[in-house]
Amino acid sequence: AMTGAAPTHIVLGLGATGLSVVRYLCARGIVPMVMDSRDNPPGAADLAREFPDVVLGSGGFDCRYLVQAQQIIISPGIALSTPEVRAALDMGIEVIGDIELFARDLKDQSPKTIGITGSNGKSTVTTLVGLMAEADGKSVGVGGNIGTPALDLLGKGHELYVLELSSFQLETTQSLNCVAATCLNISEDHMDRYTDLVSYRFAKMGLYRQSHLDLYNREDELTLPLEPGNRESFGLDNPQGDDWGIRDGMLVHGTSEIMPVGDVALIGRHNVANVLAAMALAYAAGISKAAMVKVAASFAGLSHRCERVARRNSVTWVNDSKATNVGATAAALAGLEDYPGKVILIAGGDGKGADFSSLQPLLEKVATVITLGRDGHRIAALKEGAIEVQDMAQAVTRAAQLAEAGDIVLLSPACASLDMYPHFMARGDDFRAQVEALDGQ
Ligand code: UMA
Ligand code: ADP
Repeated sequence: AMTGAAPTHIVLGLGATGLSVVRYLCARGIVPMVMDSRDNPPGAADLAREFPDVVLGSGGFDCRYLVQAQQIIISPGIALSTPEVRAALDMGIEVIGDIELFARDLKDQSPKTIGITGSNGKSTVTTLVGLMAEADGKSVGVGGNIGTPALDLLGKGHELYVLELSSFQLETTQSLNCVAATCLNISEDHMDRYTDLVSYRFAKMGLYRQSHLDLYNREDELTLPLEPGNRESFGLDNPQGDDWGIRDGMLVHGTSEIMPVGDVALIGRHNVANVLAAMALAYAAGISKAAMVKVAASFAGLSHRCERVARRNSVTWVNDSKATNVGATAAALAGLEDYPGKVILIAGGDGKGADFSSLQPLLEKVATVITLGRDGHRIAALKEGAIEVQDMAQAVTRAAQLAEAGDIVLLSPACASLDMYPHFMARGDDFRAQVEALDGQ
């Protein structure tokens, strides 16, 4: 129970973000109170060990303290529309996110941050830019939605920060002072948190207001900045002016040629777009073209993103567990359009309120769809002969029975994993383990 004065700062949510906020505040002499709606928040043990003085209220949000606070720092997993949060907002209490704290910490310095948002490709581009900075000899901190909370990057003397930013994080961020920022693409996601695509897009577009250079995707009009500003574009076609694109088989920046498209190590057209976006951002941060080319020619991709995990009996098994929305699965299937063998797709999970119907035309190329998870049946309904199974072991066993030499089995769920797994990595690891287990049968 609380004793003494009500806390001035309240941290909402005790996951990775909440812990990083507590660490940040405590290091500055502010002892916050923490609340989490879960009965056993994941950070509880760490909090008790590292910060025994910090009070944790779990199993709900206590309005009595919320309405007396000076500032509430909310985690991205909690919606601003949560009634207790609304009540505090209505009383004029400031509600910000961890990225806003990060931004305010750097506010008196020259811009050092590169911001990356979009529906898909964020982690790939964030990683590419981080590697390019390193290849150029810069001390760089890479974090945000990709995993390491942004606040944990501070105080290490980095000259550059590369942040992956989710729409949830951007809803509570106003003061980032980015060297350059991009919204890579917009397709439907998180429809359990937004009323429509317009409000989801609006959250992402807020990033451009906080950047000196707005980099947009000229092949996706939804990424075009809504307000005037300094802007550049990337795309797979021949670019105008100083934009980034492709001409005569070469990646180009305006009139200058950078490298042959064929030398890009990543596979798939969407990844060539990702590389161009990364180069444009890196260039804005003063990273040399030599460093960009070196990384683009060697980085073969992150795990769980269209990653080939096995080849047995001439069947290729691909783990695309990170495809947690329709757009990502569509990109994976589009990349297999000219594939000579059969494609067997394993999909389904927590659909987050998505409309799956746009997948239907792409499923024509798929020989068999195997579905699992809470919303699997909604994907199964789009494809004749679809097979519904209970778990990954069954999915992999059925796929192995159906696949013949030259075929490909693709796990690309178009859904979050949270109905069955702690996160998408666990789902991808399970897929790989079940494929490996086939050898024992
Ligand atoms: N939750 C509650 N009650 C609470 C607080 C959280 O039920 O009081 C639930 C949320 O609904 C959510 C889960 O707990 O399902 C985690 O929420 P969180 O805000 O505690 O998450 P963190 O552990 O702080 O991780 C967050 C990002 N997670 C989310 O935005 C849901 C991580 O992105 C990010 O890596 C981390 O901060 C560091 O910045 C993950 C993610 O899934 C990978 N992001 C979404 C996505 O990419 O699609 C946006
Ligand atoms: P994010 O961090 O935005 O989720 P990732 O780089 O982790 O992005 O990729 C997530 C999923 O989206 C993977 O399935 C990947 O193959 C797919 N993907 C990556 N880049 C793009 C893109 N530019 N357009 C569409 N899908 C993409």
